Amino acid sequence: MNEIVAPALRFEQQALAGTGIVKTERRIRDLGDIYFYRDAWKQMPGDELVYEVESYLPVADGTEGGLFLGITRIHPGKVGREYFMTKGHFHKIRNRAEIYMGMEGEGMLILMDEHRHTWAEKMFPGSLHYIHANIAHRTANTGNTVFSFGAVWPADAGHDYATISEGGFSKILVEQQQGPVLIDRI
Ligand code: S6P
Ligand code: ZN
Repeated sequence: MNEIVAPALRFEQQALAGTGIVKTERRIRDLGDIYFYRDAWKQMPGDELVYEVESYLPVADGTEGGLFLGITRIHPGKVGREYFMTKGHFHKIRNRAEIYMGMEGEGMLILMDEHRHTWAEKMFPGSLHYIHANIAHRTANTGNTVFSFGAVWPADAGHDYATISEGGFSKILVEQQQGPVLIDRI
């Protein structure tokens, strides 16, 4: 019997290929509650693609001890002065950490603790990021090309989007002459 088998999945041109990949797309119309510049958002075509995620979920959602893997690709663009970005979330089980790995393009990992203190880390091909437990996380594309990164997170972490959808992050990442800057959201 041959005990050497093919892998379940592989990276193909920065995307995940193989069986059991779940794909999610987020378009402008899905993201009305996260961008600061609402008037600019209203004027954009609703079907413009902002980001897509391919996830490999080899165990059932909620499995203690299991791991999930995802590739997120954020397209270049801005809503007003704010860069295209993900919804952002806390994990539903707050004490679940996550690892991000920059793959292509340039971006920013925006982090916020439960006291609403917000900061950010630059992301680029090869950058590695440990997102501690109890930290909300969101990513933004700060370049002119597709920005992609890999993520690995516990299968029982879950996602709490409501807290961010209602209160946002305390700072927004905007383009200024010198590049991306985090400013207070007033
Ligand atoms: C999951 C992980 C990522 C995000 C993805 C999209 O825990 O953090 O795979 O799901 O980057 O972001 P969001 O905030 O729309 O889920
Ligand atoms: Zn997460």
